[in-house]
Amino acid sequence: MASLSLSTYDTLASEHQSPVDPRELTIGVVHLGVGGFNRGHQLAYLERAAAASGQHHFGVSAYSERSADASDVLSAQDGLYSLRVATAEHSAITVIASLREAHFAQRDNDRLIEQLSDPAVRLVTLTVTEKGYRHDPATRRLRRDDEGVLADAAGAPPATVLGQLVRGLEARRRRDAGPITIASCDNLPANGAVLAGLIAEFLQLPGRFDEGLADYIDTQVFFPCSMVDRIVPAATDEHRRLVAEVLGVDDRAPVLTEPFTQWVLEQRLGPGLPDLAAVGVEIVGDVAPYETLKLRALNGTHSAIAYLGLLAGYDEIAAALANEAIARFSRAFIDEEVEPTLALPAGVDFASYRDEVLERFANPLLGYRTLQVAGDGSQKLPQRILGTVAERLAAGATPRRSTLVLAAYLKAITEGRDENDRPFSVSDPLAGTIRERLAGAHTPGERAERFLSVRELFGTELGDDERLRGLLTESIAALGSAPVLAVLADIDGR
Ligand code: CS2
Repeated sequence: MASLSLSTYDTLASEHQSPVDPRELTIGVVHLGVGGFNRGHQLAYLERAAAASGQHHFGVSAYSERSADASDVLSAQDGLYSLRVATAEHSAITVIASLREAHFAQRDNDRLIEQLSDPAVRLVTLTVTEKGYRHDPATRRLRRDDEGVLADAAGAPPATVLGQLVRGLEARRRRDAGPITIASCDNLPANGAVLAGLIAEFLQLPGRFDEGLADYIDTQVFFPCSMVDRIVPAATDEHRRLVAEVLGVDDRAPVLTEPFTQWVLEQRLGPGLPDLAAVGVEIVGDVAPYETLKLRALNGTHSAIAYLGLLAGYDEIAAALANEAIARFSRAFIDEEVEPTLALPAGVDFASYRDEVLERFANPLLGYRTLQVAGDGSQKLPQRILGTVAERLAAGATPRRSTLVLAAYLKAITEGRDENDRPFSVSDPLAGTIRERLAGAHTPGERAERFLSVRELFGTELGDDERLRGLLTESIAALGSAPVLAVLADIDGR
């Protein structure tokens, strides 16, 4: 079967073609982090904006950060890929035109710097995952001992996102290419402000930077915060086979997602951007209420279902949520522990939001795997669970469910087996540190104390909190002496 590319694009049925001809798009946007989420979310919005406005100068050049695999596959397809939006009742497949170039950042460094400094490029978006920021998850400050960051500051061809942005902005200033907007689209609270702060810290490292670069960044570079939401599971062979059958061409980088999509962007934008508001992007003064709601109620619950489901032997989120005990726990977690910490955005009805989140998670077509959500927990849990824990403790409450999720994360990381004794391996940058710290700790109390000593995760305040230590001890003891579902029944029976 022929591969999807510009040479086979015209063989597609019109219903599967983009509303925008990919051959008419020129580069106006650079994206860092080639992944399924970006291709199912921002690129779909940018395509809709191009179709609505007739402007064709917001094509995207995307750069993968960790390997050349994804970008090589997309390059071979001239940047084309299919987007399947599916529910149990309906499924539609269209080929997305926005992505015009795909590169591996470390291999195509010169092209990246050249495009970041191109006056025609006015927007940079990032989905480099939480760990791409090279920061300490607890403090959100730059890890100043990070070898990659130090090498980039010293003048090496930039291999880190921060180094690539700084060197690109340095070249942009030299070319007098004008202002630019850099929008982080990662699941981090105050992501734009965090990124701006990390770049300012980067410029304080020992290294060589143009005189006036910091001032250029302060006055000509805009770092809006943003909240992005769409469930985009990793693609499977089965999904790829279905797409080939429908399109009649082989797409080696298909994207599957849900109908729901949301992008809330802070009104801190430079000039010359596409009209994103015209295609449903919410431009607001303060993104924080939207971020906190989404990170704690949606992502926090996603992580809860992932770790509890993984330990109970469920491969998929939807299957785990179909279990009554996990469903009851998830709902109570949101209602009793998350909701009291929220200042809802205007017009949001909490019960409707919660019901919609659980309904989205239950979509059987997505096949979102518990192991995918469980990955990188040390980078995710601070904003998804620990914020809730800290605020509930400060309010004198007892966040048992949040603490049980932390204990389930610990068990998944340190034991790597479900209750049917099936092995699994959760990928996490701090997994080694946590396992080392827990070595020799046998009692629940010892394990709780060692776990809390991982300051990169808990920070100092929570790490020293006696009540949290007591709750963690209880949760670790419970998960060590009974099956997960029995522990959930007990916690709900309290
Ligand atoms: C998920 C997120 O894998 C995960 O950690 O919780 O990718 C989630 O699907 C998105 O944030 C939804 O917007």
